[in-house]
Amino acid sequence: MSAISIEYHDKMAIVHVDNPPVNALSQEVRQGLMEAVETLDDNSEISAVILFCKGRTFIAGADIREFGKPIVAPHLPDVIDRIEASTKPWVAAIHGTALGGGLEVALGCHYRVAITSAKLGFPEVNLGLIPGAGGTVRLPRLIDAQDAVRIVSEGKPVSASSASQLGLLDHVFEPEIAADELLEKAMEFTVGIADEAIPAGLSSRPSLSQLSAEAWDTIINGITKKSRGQISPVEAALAVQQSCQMDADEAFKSERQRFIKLRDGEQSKALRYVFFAQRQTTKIKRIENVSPLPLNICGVLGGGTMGAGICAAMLLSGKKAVMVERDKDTLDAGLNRVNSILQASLKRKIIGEDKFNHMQANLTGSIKHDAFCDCDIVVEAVFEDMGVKQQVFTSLDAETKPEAVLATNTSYLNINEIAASVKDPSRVLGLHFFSPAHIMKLVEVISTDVVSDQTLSTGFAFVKSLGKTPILSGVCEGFIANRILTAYRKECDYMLEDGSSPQQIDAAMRDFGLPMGLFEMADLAGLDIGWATRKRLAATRDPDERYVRIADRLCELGRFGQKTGKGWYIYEVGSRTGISDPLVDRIIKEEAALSGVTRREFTTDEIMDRIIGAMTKEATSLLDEGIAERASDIDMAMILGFGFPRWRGGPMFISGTPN
Ligand code: T1G
Ligand code: NAD
Repeated sequence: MSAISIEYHDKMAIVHVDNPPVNALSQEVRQGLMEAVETLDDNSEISAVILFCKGRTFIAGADIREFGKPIVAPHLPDVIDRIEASTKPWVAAIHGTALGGGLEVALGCHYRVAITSAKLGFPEVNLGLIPGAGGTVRLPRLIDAQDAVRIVSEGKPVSASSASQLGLLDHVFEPEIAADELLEKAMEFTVGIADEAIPAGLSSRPSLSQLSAEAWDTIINGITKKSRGQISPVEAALAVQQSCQMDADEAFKSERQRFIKLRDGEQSKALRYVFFAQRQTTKIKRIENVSPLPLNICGVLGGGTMGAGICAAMLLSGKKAVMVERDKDTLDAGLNRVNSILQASLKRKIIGEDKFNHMQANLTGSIKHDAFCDCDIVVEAVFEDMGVKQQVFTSLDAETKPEAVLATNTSYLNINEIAASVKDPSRVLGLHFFSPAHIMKLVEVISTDVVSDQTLSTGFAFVKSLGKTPILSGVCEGFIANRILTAYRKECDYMLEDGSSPQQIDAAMRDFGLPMGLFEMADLAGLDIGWATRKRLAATRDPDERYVRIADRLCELGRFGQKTGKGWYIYEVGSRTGISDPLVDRIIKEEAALSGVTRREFTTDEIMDRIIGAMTKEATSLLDEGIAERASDIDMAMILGFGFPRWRGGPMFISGTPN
């Protein structure tokens, strides 16, 4: 099967791209396109060309797998330049996602048409890159410069209708048609333009809008602040700015230089690693050929913080959801929490009015467990108490279909013990969501000693169906993410006694690119949660292990963080910004003295080295114990669970630990 083939219809030629799964611009595709344009230019019978892609999408970009390997001609910019210089009008017929190099190829064409469900964009910044085949040059010669900067620097695709409004598309086939009708419609469009003069190539046009130096400074400064250390969004904006201020030939050269510098840089290597790492998490050998059970109706037991978020995630993914609570009051409270989440999604235009109403209709509530009788999966999110959980699982066992999957959202309890409460424990697994559950992408899928392959496969399919990333974990204290959090929290406690301060450590972590410092995060989540865990584990703690009492002393003073107005920091009423408290410094110094520690200065680098070191040490134990499947899974857990900066790849990537 050739990646490129040509079909002839009267005076029209259709260039078919067929390179599954996403028609990436491999060397064979580039070669085939170059030959096609040469062939068709030599064919005087042909008056117009349609570029059409088979499968689920238009070209979704360069073949990322080729990066880091020697580049083989023809280079993509040359292919696009040659299409643009064609003696025949080329019409890009777009379905699925025209992304990156795919959109650049479409910009080299003379017309662009699409179905309503198509999306177009430049996601290169998400790979630490910028468009490297003329995208930053042609785009601002087709649409307004500010729109061009937004599309290139944010890396988010735009819908076909938005693209049409911007001028990125010449035609959108309304009302919605299926992808397999696109070619016929594109042929009709092409007949209509075949006899018109070929529009001038975009590279021969001036940029559409000239922004003032101040306007550019404002744009660049805003993007710099927002990208928090990641350089590609800023470079993308600078490339568009230069493109607007240069002629096309100079701009192409400048763009290419900027692209190559980024492609060979550390941030892009890390982001390309993360791109594949995120897709690797679902590749689990034992379930690769195991079909999941159908997932039509889902249940949530418990409508508290987590139960409501999980229920909302089910509804937002288009599923029917049944919520069961203890009594009418707690059920009403739970349903109201779900409604608030959906209302917020409506207000932020994540969903429209119709979808909002449909989701409300998909939600039912009850105080009886038999409401779960038709559910394919039930997620338990009741109190973190083994007795309560075992009791409810025994009840679920009797009230659900024998094949229904039963999942617990427990953070720290032993899931093997919870599974033992049901007749067939192979249908029980852990699905550890992170708060807020309807937003956070990480869900740890916890396999018990006796979980069946089908249950595991269904758990993975369920998490993916919610648009989240499942990461396999074995049963242990804290699974993967929270176990690593506990490890580096200890290291930070040690550094407090050794001479640092909550402010210094938090600042170092924020400068590294983390969304929050450890102590700020503790004040937000509540110090009481960690305190309860330390008390629960006190009896089994290694007496020889260094133990720092600073956090316990704060908790003994009732300082649980923002919820009590004081924790590691003081919070004025109505403010979420912590203020340093001399009392905390005094407690730190007292505890250091009691521990006989001579305090000393710390540098920011040393703080981060010790934190990353603690992360990788615990991660290595997780791999050695078989709790985690691979090093890149652990990196994904830290990125998705705690906001570890993607452009740094993750603690295991930084430490050079191979998968
Ligand atoms: N290159 C190579 N493989 C790719 C790929 C790509 N561009 N995109 C996807 N794949 C693989 C992916 O690894 C997975 O493989 C399978 O396809 C299905 O992907 C020159 C330099 C298109 C929205 O960044 O956003 O163009 O795991 O699971 O959820 O200026 O894939 O099955 O073995 O994600 O339906 C710019 C990246 C590249 C687009 C489809 N383009 N891809 O999502 O499927 S740089 C991108 C995506 C560039 C130019 C620059 C998504 C998708 P496997 P999937 P999906
Ligand atoms: P929560 O106290 O907010 O909610 C628990 C809910 O369970 C309450 O609404 C309660 O009425 C209900 N409930 C208790 N017993 C019940 C029963 N027998 N039948 C039906 N409903 C019952 O607690 P939460 O924060 O939502 O946590 C729930 C679970 O999720 C816990 O196991 C917790 O460890 C885990 N978890 C919490 C977080 C978090 O950040 N809060 C994160 C991950 C996992």
